[in-house]
Amino acid sequence: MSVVDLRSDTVTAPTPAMRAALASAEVGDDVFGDDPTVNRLEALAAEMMGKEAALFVPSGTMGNLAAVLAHCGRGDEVILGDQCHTFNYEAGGIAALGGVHPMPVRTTPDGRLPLEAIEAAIRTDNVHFPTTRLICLENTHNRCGGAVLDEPYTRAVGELAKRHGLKLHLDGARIFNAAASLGVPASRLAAPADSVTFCLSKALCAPVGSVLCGEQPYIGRARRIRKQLGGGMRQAGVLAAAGIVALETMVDRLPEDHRRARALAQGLGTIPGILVEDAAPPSNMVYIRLAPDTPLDEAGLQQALASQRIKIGPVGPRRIRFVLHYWVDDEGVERTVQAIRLAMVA
Ligand code: TLP
Repeated sequence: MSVVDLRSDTVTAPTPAMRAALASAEVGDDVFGDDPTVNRLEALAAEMMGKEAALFVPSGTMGNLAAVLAHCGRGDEVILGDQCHTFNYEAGGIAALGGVHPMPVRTTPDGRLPLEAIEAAIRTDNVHFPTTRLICLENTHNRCGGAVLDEPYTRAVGELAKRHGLKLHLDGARIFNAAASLGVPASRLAAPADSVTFCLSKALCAPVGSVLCGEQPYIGRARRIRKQLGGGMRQAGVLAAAGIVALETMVDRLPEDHRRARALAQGLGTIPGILVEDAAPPSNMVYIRLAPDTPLDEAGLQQALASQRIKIGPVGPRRIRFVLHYWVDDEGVERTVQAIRLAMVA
Protein backbone atom coordinates (compact mmCIF):
# COMPACT_ATOMS: atom_id res chain seq x y z
CA MET A 1 0.00 0.00 0.00
CA SER A 2 1.52 3.32 -1.04
CA VAL A 3 1.76 6.28 1.34
CA VAL A 4 -0.77 9.09 0.86
CA ASP A 5 0.93 12.16 2.28
CA LEU A 6 -1.46 15.09 2.62
CA ARG A 7 0.52 17.05 5.23
CA SER A 8 1.70 19.60 2.68
CA ASP A 9 2.69 20.04 -0.95
CA THR A 10 6.20 20.64 0.39
CA VAL A 11 6.53 16.84 0.73
CA THR A 12 6.57 16.38 -3.04
CA ALA A 13 9.55 14.34 -4.21
CA PRO A 14 10.99 15.26 -7.62
CA THR A 15 9.48 13.63 -10.70
CA PRO A 16 11.56 11.22 -12.81
CA ALA A 17 11.99 14.00 -15.43
CA MET A 18 13.42 16.26 -12.70
CA ARG A 19 15.83 13.57 -11.51
CA ALA A 20 17.03 13.12 -15.09
CA ALA A 21 17.42 16.89 -15.59
CA LEU A 22 19.40 17.41 -12.40
CA ALA A 23 21.69 14.49 -13.15
CA SER A 24 22.72 16.02 -16.47
CA ALA A 25 22.57 19.74 -15.57
CA GLU A 26 25.27 22.02 -16.92
CA VAL A 27 26.65 23.88 -13.89
CA GLY A 28 29.06 26.64 -12.84
CA ASP A 29 29.70 28.78 -9.78
CA ASP A 30 26.50 30.78 -9.37
CA VAL A 31 28.07 33.28 -6.95
CA PHE A 32 30.24 34.30 -9.94
CA GLY A 33 27.08 34.34 -12.08
CA ASP A 34 28.56 31.39 -13.98
CA ASP A 35 25.87 28.76 -13.64
CA PRO A 36 24.07 28.59 -16.99
CA THR A 37 21.21 26.52 -15.61
CA VAL A 38 20.51 28.94 -12.74
CA ASN A 39 20.70 31.82 -15.22
CA ARG A 40 18.20 30.03 -17.46
CA LEU A 41 15.83 29.39 -14.54
CA GLU A 42 16.03 33.02 -13.41
CA ALA A 43 15.32 34.30 -16.93
CA LEU A 44 12.36 31.94 -17.31
CA ALA A 45 10.97 32.84 -13.87
CA ALA A 46 11.27 36.60 -14.57
CA GLU A 47 9.50 36.15 -17.88
CA MET A 48 6.67 34.10 -16.36
CA MET A 49 6.16 36.71 -13.61
CA GLY A 50 6.40 39.61 -16.05
CA LYS A 51 9.34 41.13 -14.13
CA GLU A 52 12.76 42.34 -15.27
CA ALA A 53 14.89 40.01 -13.18
CA ALA A 54 14.84 37.08 -10.77
CA LEU A 55 16.91 35.51 -8.00
CA PHE A 56 16.99 31.79 -7.18
CA VAL A 57 16.87 31.23 -3.39
CA PRO A 58 16.91 28.04 -1.30
CA SER A 59 13.45 28.53 0.22
CA GLY A 60 10.29 30.59 0.30
CA THR A 61 11.29 31.80 3.74
CA MET A 62 14.59 33.18 2.46
CA GLY A 63 12.82 34.62 -0.58
CA ASN A 64 10.38 36.58 1.59
CA LEU A 65 13.15 37.65 3.97
CA ALA A 66 15.42 38.89 1.18
CA ALA A 67 12.39 40.56 -0.43
CA VAL A 68 11.49 42.48 2.73
CA LEU A 69 15.11 43.42 3.51
CA ALA A 70 15.65 44.70 -0.03
CA HIS A 71 12.63 47.02 0.40
CA CYS A 72 13.11 48.10 4.03
CA GLY A 73 15.81 49.35 6.36
CA ARG A 74 16.11 48.83 10.13
CA GLY A 75 13.22 50.48 11.98
CA ASP A 76 11.00 50.54 8.91
CA GLU A 77 7.58 48.97 9.13
CA VAL A 78 5.79 46.44 6.95
CA ILE A 79 2.00 46.09 6.88
CA LEU A 80 1.04 42.42 6.61
CA GLY A 81 -1.81 40.09 7.47
CA ASP A 82 -2.07 38.62 10.95
CA GLN A 83 -2.63 35.21 9.30
CA CYS A 84 0.14 35.39 6.74
CA HIS A 85 3.10 33.04 6.51
CA THR A 86 5.72 35.76 6.96
CA PHE A 87 4.14 36.88 10.24
CA ASN A 88 3.45 33.40 11.62
CA TYR A 89 5.84 30.83 10.22
CA GLU A 90 9.13 32.48 9.31
CA ALA A 91 10.58 32.54 12.83
CA GLY A 92 10.29 36.33 13.02
CA GLY A 93 13.16 36.65 10.54
CA ILE A 94 12.27 40.11 9.26
CA ALA A 95 12.49 41.48 12.82
CA ALA A 96 15.30 39.25 14.09
CA LEU A 97 17.62 39.67 11.12
CA GLY A 98 16.44 42.87 9.47
CA GLY A 99 15.16 45.03 12.30
CA VAL A 100 11.94 45.43 10.30
CA HIS A 101 8.86 46.05 12.43
CA PRO A 102 5.72 44.11 11.47
CA MET A 103 2.36 45.89 11.60
CA PRO A 104 -0.20 43.06 11.43
CA VAL A 105 -3.64 43.82 10.04
CA ARG A 106 -6.63 41.54 10.56
CA THR A 107 -7.04 39.14 7.63
CA THR A 108 -10.56 38.38 6.39
CA PRO A 109 -11.39 34.69 5.81
CA ASP A 110 -10.90 35.16 2.06
CA GLY A 111 -7.22 35.98 2.62
CA ARG A 112 -7.59 39.72 2.07
CA LEU A 113 -6.54 42.72 4.08
CA PRO A 114 -9.39 45.22 3.82
CA LEU A 115 -8.23 48.34 1.96
CA GLU A 116 -9.46 50.61 4.77
CA ALA A 117 -7.51 48.54 7.31
CA ILE A 118 -4.32 48.85 5.26
CA GLU A 119 -4.83 52.56 4.87
CA ALA A 120 -5.50 52.98 8.60
CA ALA A 121 -2.28 51.11 9.41
CA ILE A 122 -0.06 53.49 7.44
CA ARG A 123 1.92 55.67 9.84
CA THR A 124 1.86 59.42 9.70
CA ASP A 125 5.10 61.35 9.81
CA ASN A 126 5.82 61.54 13.53
CA VAL A 127 9.11 61.08 15.35
CA HIS A 128 7.52 58.46 17.63
CA PHE A 129 6.56 56.12 14.80
CA PRO A 130 8.41 53.67 12.61
CA THR A 131 8.30 54.52 8.91
CA THR A 132 5.82 52.50 6.87
CA ARG A 133 7.64 51.20 3.81
CA LEU A 134 5.98 48.06 2.52
CA ILE A 135 2.72 46.10 2.23
CA CYS A 136 2.74 42.27 1.91
CA LEU A 137 0.01 40.04 0.49
CA GLU A 138 -0.13 36.23 0.20
CA ASN A 139 -1.62 34.42 -2.82
CA THR A 140 -2.85 31.75 -2.47
CA HIS A 141 -3.42 32.26 1.24
CA ASN A 142 -2.25 29.26 3.22
CA ARG A 143 -3.99 29.78 6.60
CA CYS A 144 -7.16 30.99 4.85
CA GLY A 145 -7.88 27.67 3.18
CA GLY A 146 -5.80 28.29 0.05
CA ALA A 147 -7.86 31.42 -0.72
CA VAL A 148 -7.17 33.11 -4.03
CA LEU A 149 -6.65 36.87 -4.37
CA ASP A 150 -7.98 38.06 -7.71
CA GLU A 151 -6.52 40.66 -10.03
CA PRO A 152 -8.82 43.58 -9.17
CA TYR A 153 -8.09 43.25 -5.45
CA THR A 154 -4.34 42.96 -5.96
CA ARG A 155 -4.45 45.95 -8.31
CA ALA A 156 -6.39 47.97 -5.75
CA VAL A 157 -3.74 47.25 -3.11
CA GLY A 158 -1.01 48.12 -5.63
CA GLU A 159 -2.70 51.46 -6.35
CA LEU A 160 -3.12 52.16 -2.64
CA ALA A 161 0.59 51.43 -2.11
CA LYS A 162 1.59 53.80 -4.94
CA ARG A 163 -0.67 56.57 -3.64
CA HIS A 164 1.19 56.41 -0.33
CA GLY A 165 4.68 55.95 -1.77
CA LEU A 166 4.87 52.36 -0.45
CA LYS A 167 6.10 49.15 -2.09
CA LEU A 168 4.03 45.97 -2.47
CA HIS A 169 5.50 42.47 -2.01
CA LEU A 170 3.53 39.38 -2.92
CA ASP A 171 4.26 36.07 -1.18
CA GLY A 172 3.20 34.01 -4.16
CA ALA A 173 4.50 30.71 -2.79
CA ARG A 174 1.53 29.14 -4.63
CA ILE A 175 0.83 31.88 -7.17
CA PHE A 176 0.51 29.30 -9.96
CA ASN A 177 -2.31 27.67 -8.00
CA ALA A 178 -3.99 31.07 -7.78
CA ALA A 179 -3.50 31.60 -11.50
CA ALA A 180 -4.89 28.14 -12.30
CA SER A 181 -7.90 28.76 -10.10
CA LEU A 182 -8.67 32.08 -11.81
CA GLY A 183 -7.66 30.96 -15.32
CA VAL A 184 -5.26 33.90 -15.78
CA PRO A 185 -1.47 33.98 -16.28
CA ALA A 186 0.47 34.35 -13.02
CA SER A 187 2.11 37.50 -14.40
CA ARG A 188 -1.25 39.29 -14.26
CA LEU A 189 -1.54 38.56 -10.53
CA ALA A 190 2.05 39.68 -9.97
CA ALA A 191 1.79 42.85 -12.08
CA PRO A 192 0.64 45.22 -9.32
CA ALA A 193 3.44 44.04 -6.99
CA ASP A 194 6.98 45.46 -6.94
CA SER A 195 8.27 42.04 -5.96
CA VAL A 196 6.97 38.49 -5.88
CA THR A 197 8.32 35.23 -4.46
CA PHE A 198 7.07 31.89 -5.67
CA CYS A 199 8.05 28.35 -4.71
CA LEU A 200 9.28 25.62 -7.01
CA SER A 201 9.30 23.09 -4.19
CA LYS A 202 5.59 23.01 -3.34
CA ALA A 203 2.85 22.11 -5.81
CA LEU A 204 5.37 22.25 -8.67
CA CYS A 205 7.26 19.28 -7.17
CA ALA A 206 10.87 20.53 -7.42
CA PRO A 207 12.99 19.26 -4.52
CA VAL A 208 14.35 22.65 -3.40
CA GLY A 209 14.02 26.30 -4.22
CA SER A 210 12.03 29.46 -4.67
CA VAL A 211 12.45 32.53 -6.86
CA LEU A 212 12.21 36.24 -6.04
CA CYS A 213 11.31 38.46 -9.00
CA GLY A 214 11.33 42.24 -9.47
CA GLU A 215 13.06 45.10 -11.24
CA GLN A 216 16.79 44.78 -11.98
CA PRO A 217 18.24 47.16 -9.32
CA TYR A 218 15.97 45.66 -6.67
CA ILE A 219 17.06 42.12 -7.53
CA GLY A 220 20.67 43.35 -7.41
CA ARG A 221 20.13 44.45 -3.80
CA ALA A 222 18.37 41.18 -2.99
CA ARG A 223 21.33 39.25 -4.44
CA ARG A 224 23.69 40.91 -1.96
CA ILE A 225 21.23 40.22 0.88
CA ARG A 226 21.01 36.56 -0.17
CA LYS A 227 24.81 36.44 0.19
CA GLN A 228 24.59 37.99 3.67
CA LEU A 229 22.04 35.35 4.63
CA GLY A 230 24.37 32.58 3.47
CA GLY A 231 22.19 31.74 0.52
CA GLY A 232 24.78 32.18 -2.22
CA MET A 233 24.93 28.68 -3.64
CA ARG A 234 27.67 27.41 -5.92
CA GLN A 235 26.77 24.70 -8.49
CA ALA A 236 23.10 25.33 -7.84
CA GLY A 237 22.30 24.35 -11.42
CA VAL A 238 21.53 20.84 -10.22
CA LEU A 239 18.62 22.34 -8.28
CA ALA A 240 17.68 24.91 -10.91
CA ALA A 241 17.44 22.15 -13.53
CA ALA A 242 14.59 20.58 -11.57
CA GLY A 243 13.06 24.04 -11.20
CA ILE A 244 13.04 24.51 -14.97
CA VAL A 245 11.25 21.19 -15.42
CA ALA A 246 8.80 22.34 -12.74
CA LEU A 247 8.00 25.55 -14.60
CA GLU A 248 7.84 23.89 -17.99
CA THR A 249 5.81 20.81 -17.12
CA MET A 250 4.05 21.13 -13.77
CA VAL A 251 2.12 24.38 -14.02
CA ASP A 252 -0.56 23.25 -16.46
CA ARG A 253 -1.54 20.21 -14.40
CA LEU A 254 -2.43 22.15 -11.21
CA PRO A 255 -6.20 22.12 -11.95
CA GLU A 256 -6.02 18.35 -11.32
CA ASP A 257 -5.00 19.00 -7.70
CA HIS A 258 -7.79 21.53 -7.35
CA ARG A 259 -10.33 19.03 -8.70
CA ARG A 260 -9.09 16.45 -6.16
CA ALA A 261 -9.29 19.02 -3.35
CA ARG A 262 -12.95 19.56 -4.20
CA ALA A 263 -13.54 15.78 -4.35
CA LEU A 264 -11.89 15.34 -0.96
CA ALA A 265 -13.92 18.18 0.56
CA GLN A 266 -17.09 16.67 -0.85
CA GLY A 267 -16.25 13.17 0.45
CA LEU A 268 -15.28 14.40 3.91
CA GLY A 269 -18.45 16.49 4.04
CA THR A 270 -20.52 13.28 4.07
CA ILE A 271 -18.87 11.99 7.27
CA PRO A 272 -20.71 12.71 10.54
CA GLY A 273 -18.54 14.72 12.92
CA ILE A 274 -16.42 16.31 10.18
CA LEU A 275 -17.01 19.98 9.51
CA VAL A 276 -15.48 20.96 6.18
CA GLU A 277 -14.56 24.66 6.30
CA ASP A 278 -15.10 25.23 2.57
CA ALA A 279 -17.14 22.65 0.64
CA ALA A 280 -15.73 24.02 -2.66
CA PRO A 281 -12.10 24.84 -1.87
CA PRO A 282 -10.57 27.33 -4.32
CA SER A 283 -7.16 25.68 -4.73
CA ASN A 284 -5.25 22.64 -3.44
CA MET A 285 -6.07 22.78 0.29
CA VAL A 286 -8.90 21.39 2.36
CA TYR A 287 -9.37 22.43 5.98
CA ILE A 288 -11.66 20.55 8.36
CA ARG A 289 -12.68 20.80 11.98
CA LEU A 290 -13.64 17.86 14.16
CA ALA A 291 -17.01 18.53 15.79
CA PRO A 292 -16.68 19.17 19.55
CA ASP A 293 -18.55 15.97 20.45
CA THR A 294 -16.40 13.54 18.41
CA PRO A 295 -14.33 11.18 20.59
CA LEU A 296 -11.32 11.49 18.27
CA ASP A 297 -9.26 14.64 18.43
CA GLU A 298 -6.79 15.71 15.75
CA ALA A 299 -3.94 13.65 17.20
CA GLY A 300 -6.18 10.57 17.50
CA LEU A 301 -7.28 10.84 13.89
CA GLN A 302 -3.70 11.40 12.76
CA GLN A 303 -2.66 8.23 14.57
CA ALA A 304 -5.55 6.17 13.21
CA LEU A 305 -4.68 7.22 9.66
CA ALA A 306 -0.96 6.62 10.09
CA SER A 307 -1.71 2.91 10.53
CA GLN A 308 -3.35 3.06 7.06
CA ARG A 309 -0.26 4.79 5.61
CA ILE A 310 -2.09 8.10 5.31
CA LYS A 311 -0.37 11.20 6.67
CA ILE A 312 -2.32 14.31 7.66
CA GLY A 313 -1.32 17.60 9.25
CA PRO A 314 -3.15 19.00 12.29
CA VAL A 315 -2.84 22.79 12.32
CA GLY A 316 -4.58 23.56 15.60
CA PRO A 317 -6.94 22.05 18.17
CA ARG A 318 -9.43 19.86 16.24
CA ARG A 319 -8.37 21.54 12.97
CA ILE A 320 -6.64 19.66 10.16
CA ARG A 321 -5.25 20.73 6.79
CA PHE A 322 -5.04 18.41 3.76
CA VAL A 323 -2.95 19.50 0.79
CA LEU A 324 -3.34 17.92 -2.64
CA HIS A 325 -0.37 17.56 -4.96
CA TYR A 326 1.16 15.58 -7.83
CA TRP A 327 1.76 12.45 -5.74
CA VAL A 328 -1.85 12.06 -4.56
CA ASP A 329 -4.15 10.48 -7.13
CA ASP A 330 -7.91 9.77 -7.18
CA GLU A 331 -7.38 6.47 -5.42
CA GLY A 332 -5.47 8.27 -2.64
CA VAL A 333 -8.37 10.67 -2.16
CA GLU A 334 -10.87 7.79 -1.98
CA ARG A 335 -8.69 5.83 0.44
CA THR A 336 -8.44 8.88 2.68
CA VAL A 337 -12.20 9.46 2.78
CA GLN A 338 -12.84 5.78 3.54
CA ALA A 339 -10.18 5.62 6.25
CA ILE A 340 -11.53 8.73 7.96
CA ARG A 341 -15.10 7.41 7.73
CA LEU A 342 -14.01 4.20 9.48
CA ALA A 343 -11.89 5.99 12.09
CA MET A 344 -14.78 8.27 13.02
CA VAL A 345 -17.09 5.35 13.84
CA ALA A 346 -14.44 3.16 15.49
N1 TLP B 1 4.51 26.74 4.06
C1 TLP B 1 4.62 25.45 4.67
C2 TLP B 1 4.79 25.58 6.18
O1 TLP B 1 5.81 26.45 6.50
C3 TLP B 1 3.55 26.03 6.89
C4 TLP B 1 3.41 24.61 4.32
O2 TLP B 1 3.45 23.42 4.60
O3 TLP B 1 2.45 25.15 3.74
N2 TLP B 1 4.90 31.30 1.99
C5 TLP B 1 3.85 30.47 2.10
C6 TLP B 1 2.49 30.97 1.77
C7 TLP B 1 4.03 29.14 2.52
O4 TLP B 1 2.98 28.35 2.64
C8 TLP B 1 5.34 28.69 2.81
C9 TLP B 1 5.57 27.28 3.29
C10 TLP B 1 6.39 29.59 2.67
C11 TLP B 1 6.14 30.89 2.26
C12 TLP B 1 7.82 29.22 3.01
O5 TLP B 1 8.36 28.32 2.12
P1 TLP B 1 9.63 27.40 2.55
O6 TLP B 1 9.06 26.24 3.31
O7 TLP B 1 10.21 27.01 1.23
O8 TLP B 1 10.55 28.23 3.36
